[in-house]
Amino acid sequence: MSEENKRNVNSKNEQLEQFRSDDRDKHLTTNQGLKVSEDEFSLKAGERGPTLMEDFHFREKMTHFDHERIPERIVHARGYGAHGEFELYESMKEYTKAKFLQEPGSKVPVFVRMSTVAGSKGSADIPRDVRGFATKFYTEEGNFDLVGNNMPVFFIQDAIKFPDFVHAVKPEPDTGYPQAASAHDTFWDFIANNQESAHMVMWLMSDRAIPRNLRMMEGFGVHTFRLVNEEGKSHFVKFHWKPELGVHSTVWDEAQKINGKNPDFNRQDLHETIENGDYPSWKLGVQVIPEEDEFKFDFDILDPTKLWPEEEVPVKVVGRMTLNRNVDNVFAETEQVAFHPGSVVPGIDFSNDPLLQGRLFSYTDTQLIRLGGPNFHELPINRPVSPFHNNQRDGYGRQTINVGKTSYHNNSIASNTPSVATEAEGGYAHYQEKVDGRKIQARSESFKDHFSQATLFYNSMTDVEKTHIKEAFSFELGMVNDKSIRQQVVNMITNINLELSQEVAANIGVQVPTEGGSNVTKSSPALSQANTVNKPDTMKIGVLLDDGFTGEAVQKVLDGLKENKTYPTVISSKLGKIHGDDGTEIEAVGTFDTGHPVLFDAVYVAGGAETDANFQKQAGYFVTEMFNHYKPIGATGEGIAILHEAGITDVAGVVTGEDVEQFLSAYVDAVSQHRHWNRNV
Ligand code: HDD
Repeated sequence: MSEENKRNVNSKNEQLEQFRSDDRDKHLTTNQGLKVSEDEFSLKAGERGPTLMEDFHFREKMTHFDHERIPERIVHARGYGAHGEFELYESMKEYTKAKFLQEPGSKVPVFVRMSTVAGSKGSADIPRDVRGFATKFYTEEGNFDLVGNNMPVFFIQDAIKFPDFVHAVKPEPDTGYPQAASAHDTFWDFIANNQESAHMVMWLMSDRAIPRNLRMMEGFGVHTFRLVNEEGKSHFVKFHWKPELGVHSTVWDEAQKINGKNPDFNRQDLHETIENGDYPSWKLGVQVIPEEDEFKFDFDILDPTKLWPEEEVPVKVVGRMTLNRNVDNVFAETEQVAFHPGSVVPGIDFSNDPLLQGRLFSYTDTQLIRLGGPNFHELPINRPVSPFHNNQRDGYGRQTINVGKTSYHNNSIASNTPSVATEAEGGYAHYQEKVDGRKIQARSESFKDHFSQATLFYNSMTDVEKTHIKEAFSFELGMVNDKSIRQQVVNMITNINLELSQEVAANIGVQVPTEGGSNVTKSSPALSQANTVNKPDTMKIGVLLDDGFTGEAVQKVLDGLKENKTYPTVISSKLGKIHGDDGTEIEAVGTFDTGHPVLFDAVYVAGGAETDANFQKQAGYFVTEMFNHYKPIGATGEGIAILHEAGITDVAGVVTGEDVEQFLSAYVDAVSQHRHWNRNV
């Protein structure tokens, strides 16, 4: 890595360091730097008298507190972020002149914020929803923001409809509910009456909308962007983040329970895995289409409701992102970070996707109200690592002290500086696309096929995934009061797949369609989660343990689980030491009260010879929940009887045995599979 690059990677951390404040071991002061001698009692006229206005410390403390909140994001209000780095594997020189995409091995710092879309800041982590996946690359040429989602398409084709869409999904205005849910009348009324949403709704009803955690989601730039190389040649591009631990989801019953048992489940998971040094990582992939091939596809590549099937346009992996540092302060960093799809660097440009074009306006506008003025780029988290120099001045919260007399261009006093840079000097030059058209307000004919890719998506699912989609539609529409809306949606999904609409219709009490359907037979295996990566790493295992357990064997299993990078957590009826048959002591760090089965990916039941009826009952419930959510189950020693008592025998993903080595190997294998769908429940 070049010296300059090293400096760049470090410089974001160094820059942030200047703003960090460690208040420990310091005297309490006012914001004017005055040491404070009393912070318990306000200044009063006599012990029982009225508080006096002249207590400046009281006034300052209270005023600041009264102004602590800023408006939450209009969408993506609930999110969680972390710092990391992006390393380039393969030079993208052929396609782009962006400096951070030239030299294999070069690194840049990044900040990532992942979010749900519909819910308020305090809502739960796993509603059925799209997830935001926004990445800020702090490059030597300025910040590049890839403001994407965990789904590759969107609900609408033109940004002018975004406020309508968001109004429809948010809590209904007359009642103020439901919070963070699309299962209500206005959302589905919007869908049925804006049929361009068909493809995205299939993603929303799929397992992608209830991810197991933020580390096991794909990310997509969604829009078609442009890459421009040194020679000025342009290619269309789509960006992908591929999680190295694979794409994994919860099941709906489980997701709903997690939201109650631990509404912070996803954010806590991200925080803890980073603290443990198990850094989440993604490969950066690109799909590239030469400009001259723009019209070679059976969809319009500018349409954000369409993906480019990976089998037609392969994803080329070019780099890797690792999140390796938690924030110091959630407000200062995660809440104040300001993303913008229009933050690009030379070599990256826009396409005419009408959704993207509208986004280019919306983000700065929203930051102005949310962050209280035009100087949010000066907040530590938003500052580029390349310094900024321009003639913008003043405004709320201005921090830079610009020196000199001039704040205008052209000038002679400062020799006409700051001066513009030529392209050779790194100045950004917009791609000179030739545009020629009438001013019209219309949808292009090429944007009017709303159903073929929705069917492509459905065709690409396994039977289990299809069942989940049917169940999701049935749940969501089952929550819709207006029967006409339910019928309209069923009629709409008939265009995607007749059998799907028939089953849903039968479940939600509306007329079952008898004709219609799609003749699209194409599928794209890359869209199914069944084809993802499976690893045991960071899988959370609930270990059910009671007094009298077989000491040596259980200890060996626990050691083996840790060696395989899983996270075993010992759970019992109460916290504290549990005693094995040979004097081994293992600490229970969770109880059946605090450690609900939905919070774990797998269970290992060790039991114990001295176990009582209460333990048996609780453990029985635990394993039954795990079983119903298709999770891996293992048992040794007395644990095997607990499984049998709960009616769980040797079906897929259930591993029992006395030989520790054999058990461990089969169990770790079962754990790495995540879910075992072929159980008859
Ligand atoms: Fe957006 C936030 C992603 C369409 C307007 N959007 C926001 C965030 C993400 C996305 C990840 C959260 C950023 C953060 O963590 O701070 N948005 C998308 C994607 C879209 C999309 C992938 C479609 C492909 N968005 C979209 C449209 C508009 C907006 C069409 C308006 C024209 N989005 C906003 C916003 C937000 C926002 C209102 C709220 C907070 C913010 O910008 O900073 O401006």
